Amino acid sequence: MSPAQSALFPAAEQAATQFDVLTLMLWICGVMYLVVLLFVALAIWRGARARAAADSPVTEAADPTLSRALAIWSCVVVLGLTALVVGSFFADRSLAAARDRETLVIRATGQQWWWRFAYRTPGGAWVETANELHLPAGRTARVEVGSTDVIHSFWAPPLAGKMDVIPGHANVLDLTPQRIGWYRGTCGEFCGLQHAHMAFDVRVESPADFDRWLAAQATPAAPQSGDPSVARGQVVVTQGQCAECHTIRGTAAAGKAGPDLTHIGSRRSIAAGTLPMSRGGLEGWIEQPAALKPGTNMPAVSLSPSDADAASAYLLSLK
Ligand code: HEC
Ligand SMILES: [Cu+2]
Repeated sequence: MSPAQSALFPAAEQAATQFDVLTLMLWICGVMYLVVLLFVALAIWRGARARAAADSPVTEAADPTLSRALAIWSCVVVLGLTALVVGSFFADRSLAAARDRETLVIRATGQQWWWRFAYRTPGGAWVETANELHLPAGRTARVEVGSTDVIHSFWAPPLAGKMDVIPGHANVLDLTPQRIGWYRGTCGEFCGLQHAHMAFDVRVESPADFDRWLAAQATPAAPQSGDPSVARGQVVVTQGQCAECHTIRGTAAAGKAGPDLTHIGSRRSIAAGTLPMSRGGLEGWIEQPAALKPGTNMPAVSLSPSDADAASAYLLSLK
């Protein structure tokens, strides 16, 4: 497992707090385990010695050292469990304290098999994107997770533990990332055929970069490419079947069933981490989505090879 998706390399306050509890638990349980092993070894050794001396075997209840050791051991167990209770109590309190520092609201909606992300802009409007979560380092984001179909689980291990994604119920997860970088999140609850292809990229960036990114995402689509096939691609995508399911703000495409494609060309991957972003990848996806992701809710739309190529050029130009 790479550090990009590992809970052992915390990149946010929440994951660091949970990692501390894990470390405490490993130490306490590890030491206790060694003590038990030592105890067993000692008992075997004493038994062997007693037999060798052809003595009557040591009767356990009558052995004063043994009962003293058991009494000490009981105290150690109680102390260890108390340390775990106190440790997790303070971890819980520190996780809950982030609620007062929320400066940003994001809605994450799990759908079979991709993630819809919506950001509330400083102006109060909502901006939608998909499969790529951007977060400002050092600020606390309130992520409201929900589902429109089955139960999923929102899980970006370097940022925080799992949060259940439940239809008809919003769960809230606070994220305060500390380290700038790319991370990978995933669905952590089996949700059907393409559960394994329900990942999302996470970009933690400086607050200034984040503000610029959000402002750019809020703008309508504007193809950025000199490629002559882009104009044809725009017609194919915004006036054909694609527009029934996809929104491209600033065009006639206003479908809601699939991911918002307004700035698809700025994303790192295609179809919830299934393919890296590229023109060939987009074209392959458009022509045969079910070959890449069997069971996907995106149908194959029959397009001529040149229209599929133009559509991919147009989508990639939407930065
Ligand atoms: C019946 C609805 C529907 C139609 C029609 C449709 N799509 Fe999709 N599309 C989806 C769904 C649902 C997904 C998400 C699939 C997944 O990731 O499993 C998707 C995903 C995508 C993605 C990947 C988005 C991302 O965030 O990575 C692209 C690109 C795309 N569609 C382009 C198109 C184009 C171009 C057309 C027309 C040729 C089209 N779609 C037609 C429903 C549709
Ligand atoms: Cu899922």
